[in-house]
Parts: sequence; structure tokens; C-alpha cells
Amino acid sequence: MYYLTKKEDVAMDFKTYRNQPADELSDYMYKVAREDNMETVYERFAKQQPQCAFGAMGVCCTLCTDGPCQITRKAKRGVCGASADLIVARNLLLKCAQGTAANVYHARNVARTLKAVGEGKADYSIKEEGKLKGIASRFGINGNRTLEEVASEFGAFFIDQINSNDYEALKLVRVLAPKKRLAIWEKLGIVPGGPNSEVATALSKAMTNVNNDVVDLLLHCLRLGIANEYAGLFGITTMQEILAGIASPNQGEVNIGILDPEAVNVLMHGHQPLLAIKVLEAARDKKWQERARKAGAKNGLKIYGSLCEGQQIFNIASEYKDVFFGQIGNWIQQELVLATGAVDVLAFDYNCVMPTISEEFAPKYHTKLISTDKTIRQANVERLEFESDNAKEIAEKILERAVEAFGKRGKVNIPSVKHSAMAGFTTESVVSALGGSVQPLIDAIASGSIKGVAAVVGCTTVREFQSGRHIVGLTKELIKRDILVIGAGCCSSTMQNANLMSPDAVSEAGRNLASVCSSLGVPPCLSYGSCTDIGKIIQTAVALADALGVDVPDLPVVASAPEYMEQKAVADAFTAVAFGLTLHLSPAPPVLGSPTVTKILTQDVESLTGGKVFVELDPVKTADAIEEHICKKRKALGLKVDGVLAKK
Ligand code: XCC
Repeated sequence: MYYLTKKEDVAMDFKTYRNQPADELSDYMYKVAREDNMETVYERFAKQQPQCAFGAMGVCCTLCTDGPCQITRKAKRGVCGASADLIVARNLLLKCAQGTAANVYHARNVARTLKAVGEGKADYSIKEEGKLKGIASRFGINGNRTLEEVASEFGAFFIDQINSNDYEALKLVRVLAPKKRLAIWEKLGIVPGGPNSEVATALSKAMTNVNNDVVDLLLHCLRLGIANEYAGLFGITTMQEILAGIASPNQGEVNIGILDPEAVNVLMHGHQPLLAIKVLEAARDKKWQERARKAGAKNGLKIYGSLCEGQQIFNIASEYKDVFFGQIGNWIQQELVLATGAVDVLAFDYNCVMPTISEEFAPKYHTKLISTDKTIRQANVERLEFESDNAKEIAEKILERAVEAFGKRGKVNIPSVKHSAMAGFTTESVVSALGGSVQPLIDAIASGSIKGVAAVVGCTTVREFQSGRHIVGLTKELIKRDILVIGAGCCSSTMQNANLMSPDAVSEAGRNLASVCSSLGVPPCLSYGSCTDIGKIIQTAVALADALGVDVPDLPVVASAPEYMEQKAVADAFTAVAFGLTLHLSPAPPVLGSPTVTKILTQDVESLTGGKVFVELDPVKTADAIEEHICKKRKALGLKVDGVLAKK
């Protein structure tokens, strides 16, 4: 296993990589933007170099007015007396709290919509009755009443859970957590209460001169990780599936080249897909297609997805093939997508919209921006804020603005190459593709046809000039070694752009994995969707562990966030570790300034939860480490390793 323990490991061989996009279409658009004198994320990153080493190591504290303090050879403590360990742990807890709060905010929005549906006050209906009744019954909500009553009661229950106090264990955890996990969490005292309350307590603990106990601060990160799963990720996907339908495998087009120069193009960008569904439904109205044609768009009006929002639409796109035209790209690509000049409306909800979109790119390339979530305020951006009872109205306005903006287009420059990919995998759809149970997957793992499973998830980053290179390099290495890859978030987009999520990507897979995937007609890299769908990956791991009668850490399964970037990823990382997963991270999180925190996260925590973190910046070495871990777990389960049946 590879661990980062030295300060020098933060540095990278900067000569090896170009600070430019990794995939050819993005690279093409990057050159277009540069010729137009636009500064992109790449130039901004270059201009920030060298970045502050204290910040990178996590040993910069800006909490009080006696600071900012930095831990150096000369100064082992900040003015208040805080050590490097304490500063690093507090900084990490703050990031984890912020990420948890964001996921829970998203879950609360979905719960409000579900409740409003039950009260007859929303533009939505229940698509998955069985799923709603199934989950509601686990919390004692009687399914023999009307669907509306069940929806309203479950929505209200979920909101109450979010708002409950942290001195009472969260019911969501007590009821839904696998028994073996729950026992471990109880022993560690990390069964969380209400997530908002947990976040508030975390913020209090991370104040100046409150808590000096590094272990307690890190255990609080784990508490937040568990709350993040059940009150955040699990809630988001479950309730969105109830309202929008369960993901099902389908084929679609991806990357910038799919934008149609002859259509009015609407991009739904962000993380919360419920409004996008109304936009898709509205776009079906012939009126909009006619208005688009009348405005000069020969091919009418088309809707596309971007970032995690797009991945979630892609998951259920079988239903919207007539109006949904594909998934455009990942976080790094957003400026480049606008540089095509072909995006008429970019409608975005919270998270992952660069400020340069509204300040520089949209004005330059004619794009009309619309923000749809009340957390957002951006100068010169029209606000059409989503409420569950005004979604149809907003959807119509978005389409209207798009037709208007089409008439203002300047030059259009779209790369001519198109890629396709398959999406729509989830525990249910994987089980149904396997004929109704996880047993075939277990058999394939037991026989060695699938050596193990790696969840390659999360963001993209330009740090260390990765820009998708780590995601693609690692994924290729893993499938070559017969390790099935599950993608989510911007990792899914990056794999889609590199043609790794199309069934013909089996040509890149090892012989055994290729044969399993070919017989099922699926790619060797399965997209579970958005970064918020990471919760579903955890559920698949739990289902596998349950079927085998083991605990999650015993599985030949690894998680990796090869280009993690923002705070939700920190919360998700603690979710993974709390569930006992070994987690690869790159770039290095800002903890290396504390040998204690680094050691706890990379070693000691394994004896507590079974999970741990390792950092590796090189994709091939990352694959080596993942394969080594998977083989170790196979051996412990008595499964064949390299064709030999291992002794227990
Ligand atoms: Fe943002 Fe989700 Fe990260 Fe991509 S993966 S950079 S959070 S869009 Ni979520």
C-alpha cells in the first residue's frame, strides 16, 4: 500500500503533464477560448503557483484575529497555543461540516417537494409507489393509506430527522444501518443525531480555544460522514427516485461535440434534477419546438445535462429520449462549453458554477444565465428560484429565455466528434441486469472473472495538472486488471468523454471482465450518476456484504476519489471510511502538516472502522495499490488470487 508521509510528496513532477485539458474535445475548445483571449481555469491555476504550502499542509489557521498563524520549524504553535495537529484537525472538521450541510440541504429540498406532493401543492407526482411505501414502512408509516398521505408523512418525517437534535441517535441510522456497522459505530460513540445539529456542534468544537482533542475532532468527522450518508446522500437518491423514477440502463451521447449548432440549446447544470425534469416535459410541447424553428433553429429546441445534474437526468433518460440530447461534461469543462457560443441558456442550481461563468464567459458568448436555487446570488444573473409548486412555470420561462437568446448568438464553434455512453446503473438496475439478485455478481467475483470492484467517484481537478488524467489513467488500469469500475459525479463524465462507459470499452478490459460485461451487454465502467449517488454505491456494497454474510471492509472493494476538489467530497470521504472502505485520495488532502492526523487517517482508523485513506498521485501506482488491497481481501475470504484458491 502506498501512503504519503513525507512533505515532499505534496510536490509533483510538473514537467510530466501539460496544464491543459486531457480529452481532445475539451482541448479543442480550450484553444478556441484562448484564441478569444479568455482566461480559463488552467491559466488561473498557473497564476496561483506556487500556492501556499502552509494551506496545502493544513497548518494555516485563520480563525481568530491573533492569526493568521502558520506552523513552521520556528513556531510549533499558533498564538493561542494550537499545535499543528489541532489546526489540521479543526480545518478538516470545518470542511467536513460544510460538505455534510450541503448534501443535507439538497436532501431537505427533495423532502420538501415530496411532502408538498402529498399535500397536493406540487407540480410532481409519485413515480415509484413501491419504493415510497417500502421505505416509509420501515419507519412505521402505514402504507395502507393514500399514496399522498404516505408521501406527506415520509417527507415530513425526513425533514424532522434533519432538524432533530444531536443528543438523540438519528432514526434513519438506527433503522437503515447494517447491524454490524451499527455495532461498531455505537462502540465508537459516533452514531449521529440530526445532521444540522451535528454540523452546529462541529462548528462549535472547531472554534478557537474549545476542543484540543484531535481524536475527538476526527471522530466527529466520522459522525458527520454517517449523517451525510443517511440524512444526505441516501435521502437524496431515495426521494428523487420516488419522484423522478429509478435509474435504468440506457445509451446516450456525451461531451461537447453533441451540442447542435442548428438547435436552441438549453443546459441544465448543477446537482438538483427535479426542475430539469419539468424543463424536459415542457420541451415536449410542440409550441416550443415551433417557436425555436421560427427563431431560425432548424432542429428545434434541445435539452442537455451538465455536471452531476446531467448525470442524474442521464440515469432516467430512457423516458426522455425525445427531448434529452445528452450529457455535456464535467466541472473543468464548463467554461469551455460556453466557448462554443452554442449554449443559449445555462440554468444552474447550487454548487459547482465558476464565478467566471457569469462574470466573463456568459457575456462573451451570449449565454443567458438563470439561477434556480435560493442559495445563489450572482450579479447580472436572472433568478427563477425553484419551489415545488412553481416548477412548471419556471420551466416555461427557461425555454422562453432560450429562444430569445438564440437570436443573439455570435460565432459558433463546436468540435465535430461525438461520443456515446451508457448510464443508469444503481443497485436495483444492476440486480435486475443480473437476473434478480446480486448472486451472479458474487459468483463472478468468487470465480475471479471480476477480481474486485472499485468505485471511482467525485470531482475533477486541475491540481497537479490532472484534469481527468488521473481518472482516465486509473480507470483504464483497473479494468485491464479485471476490476469492475463504478463511476459517479464528474468522474463519470470524464470516463464517458474517454469512451470508457460505452459497451465497446470492453476492448480495454481484461479478458475475464470483458467476457462478463459482453455477456451482460454492459460497459466495464458503470455510471451510478451524480456525486450524490455515491450513497447508492455504498448501498450496493452493503447488499454485497449482506449476501456474503460479511461486513463491508471484508469485501474486495475499494473507493477512489482520484481528483477530489471540494467540501462535499470531504464529507463523502468520511462516509466511505465510516463504512469501512479503503479510500484512495488524490490530490493529498490538507493534513500532511500533522503527522498525527495523517497517521490516524492512513493507519489507525482501520482498527476502528475497517476503513482508511491512502494518497497516491500516480494513476498506475494507484491501480497497483487498489489491486493489492483487493487481492488481500480475496485471500482473506478464501477466494482465488491469480487463479490459485487462497487458503484462509
Ligand atoms: Fe462538482 Fe458534482 Fe465535484 Fe463535479 S463531482 S466537481 S462537486 S459537479 Ni460531485
